[in-house]
Amino acid sequence: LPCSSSNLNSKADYTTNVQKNVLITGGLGQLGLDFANFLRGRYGRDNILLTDIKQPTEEALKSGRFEHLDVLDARRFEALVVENRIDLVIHFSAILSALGESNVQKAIDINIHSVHSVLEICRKHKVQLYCPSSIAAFGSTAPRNPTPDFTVQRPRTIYGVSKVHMELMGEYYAEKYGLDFRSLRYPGIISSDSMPGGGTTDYAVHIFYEIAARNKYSCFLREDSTLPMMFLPDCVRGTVKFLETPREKLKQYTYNLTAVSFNPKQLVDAMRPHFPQMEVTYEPDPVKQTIADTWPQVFDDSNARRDWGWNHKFGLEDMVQVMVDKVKSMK
Ligand code: AKB
Repeated sequence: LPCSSSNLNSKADYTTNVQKNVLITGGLGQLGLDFANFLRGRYGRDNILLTDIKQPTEEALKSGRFEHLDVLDARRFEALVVENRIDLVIHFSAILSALGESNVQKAIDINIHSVHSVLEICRKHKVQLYCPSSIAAFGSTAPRNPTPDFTVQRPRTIYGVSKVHMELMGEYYAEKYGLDFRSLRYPGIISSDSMPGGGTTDYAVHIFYEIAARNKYSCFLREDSTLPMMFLPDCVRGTVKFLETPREKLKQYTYNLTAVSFNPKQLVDAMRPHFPQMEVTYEPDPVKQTIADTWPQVFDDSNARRDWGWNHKFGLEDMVQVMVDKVKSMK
């Protein structure tokens, strides 16, 4: 089964037909290339500029335009926005939850300082800004089942703190300067073509590759660690729909977004029919387990569903089917 976002998503979902020049930061991470490819199909190949601090892969280079960008270099960032007449910046660069705990200063630089730069650049040049937030924006004092859009947040990871900071700064710029700032709080994202790195939800991608290769997987979370999750094609389709929704229809700048919640045991049970011999052990990593224990278990995204028509297509079984087909095709 083909499983890139471009063929899992249908353009028929859309009613608007806008044209935008888009710059994507952190473009070689888990989300960037799928977003770029989807947007290239929609707005034109040359209108989407993928950027990253890392060396581009062959695949990234072949797919379309790429520029080197260190998001801490505000002058270069601004020059790329101006020279390419950018209408929308998708700011994906971030140090994720688990990695942030062992690289606090770097997380502050990337997750907080680069947000200050991008806010100013987008304000000055009247550019729409999209920056994803996360379930990590909630801590243990927030209700976990379900977690609504508006509640006490108080995260206790540097990643979560920086995401709350980003949400509030973006909303401040929107109110004060009229910046078109939007954010979706993502759950764990399951991707079939790209690997996540440094996150607490990464097990749900790694397990497929490890089981396909060795039939064994050691899970870094307890088997009962329930977290909200979503398949990347749903994430791409939903985010673009959100970004294309006329501003006046939206009642919030930041919305929760999710598809399904499951724990490692439920994922293993869904995988077992495809890999009857699979062996999974649970060896909780102290940092990642502590993080997972403070995050939402069930995310309430009813406002997104009501205000701009969010709906997910992939449940647990559908995701597992696509992931299994992918990893089996690689053998
Ligand atoms: C992480 O696990 O850190 C990320 C996230 C949920 O934001 N995948």
